[in-house]
Amino acid sequence: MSDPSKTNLITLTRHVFQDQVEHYKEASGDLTLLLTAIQLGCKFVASNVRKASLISMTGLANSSNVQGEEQKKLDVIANEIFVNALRSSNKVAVMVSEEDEEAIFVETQHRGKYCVVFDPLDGSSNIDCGVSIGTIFGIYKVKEGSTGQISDVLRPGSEMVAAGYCTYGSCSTMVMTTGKGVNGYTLDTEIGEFILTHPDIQIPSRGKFYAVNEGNSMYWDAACTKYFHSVKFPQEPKKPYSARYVGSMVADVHRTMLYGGIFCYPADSKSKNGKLRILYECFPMAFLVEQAGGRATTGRKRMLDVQPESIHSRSPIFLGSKEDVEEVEAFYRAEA
Ligand code: AHM
Ligand code: MG
Repeated sequence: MSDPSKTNLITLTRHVFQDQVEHYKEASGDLTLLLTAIQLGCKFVASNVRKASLISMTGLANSSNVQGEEQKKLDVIANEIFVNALRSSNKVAVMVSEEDEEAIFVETQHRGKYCVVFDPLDGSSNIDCGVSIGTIFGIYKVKEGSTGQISDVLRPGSEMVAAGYCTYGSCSTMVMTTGKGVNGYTLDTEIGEFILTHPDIQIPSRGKFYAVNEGNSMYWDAACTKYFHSVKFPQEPKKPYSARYVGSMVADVHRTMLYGGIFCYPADSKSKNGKLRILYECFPMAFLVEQAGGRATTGRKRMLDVQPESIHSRSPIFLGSKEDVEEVEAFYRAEA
């Protein structure tokens, strides 16, 4: 008899729809449709990322196309792909993209009840050399009575209804939460569907890896300096941690989700609020990590409780295995 698991694939859409029906009796299917638009964006970007590597390797990047137009940068193309996919879904009222200075308000006739904050192509320093990059997104529902204003996105991350990221590396994996755990789906490029490959991801409660840009260590504060010293020079019987740092948040967080450990982008004397953006980098990742049993903090406060002041505000962040992040928090308490 044939193996039914090979002919009964659980696609992302099927899985999310089932989950919505089970958990939310009044679910309209709108979130599932919105996630379909995001999936389309990710598939389209994945395909462009694969082609771009080829083009740049053959020296065609930065050249003009046949109409004499400049080749668009991959991050600009990715942004256009998501803005178009989201706008035409008719499920979105407000969008915030890392690539756009201002929030985008969808025309009234196409407005839906969700707001999407996203970084269309994160890991810009890795784009041109074929190292893993990714898309990050978070979703809010507009507030009761609102048709979509800036206040619908300037909210703590704890109010997000869904979040996720998609990796563009040796394979494309979408990792997502709608607030009931975290699941990972890998893109089968032959059939063009994200297939459930990582059900119910749980971050190990302690890891063996730390990820941080050590090149900034001369700018760190005392808590940070002491914490990283403690992972490299632990007291017996603990063993030192291994360093892992891709420099693409999606890749570094994905490894942390699967293997455990800690990912950090601290504030320092050069970047007083760190580097990463609260709305579309820190919040979605913090939501995912907490849903997988881990922790995410600014050092002094739960990441998801932060109130962003503006759409591109930044924050320091430490996330990953619960026990590892608790240690960072203890160092910050000690330096208070
Ligand atoms: P980007 O949005 O310009 O790509 O910057 C965000 C990226 C993250 O993916 C990554 O964690 C971080 O910047 C790396 O920064 P650094 O090169 O300072 O270590
Ligand atoms: Mg980014």
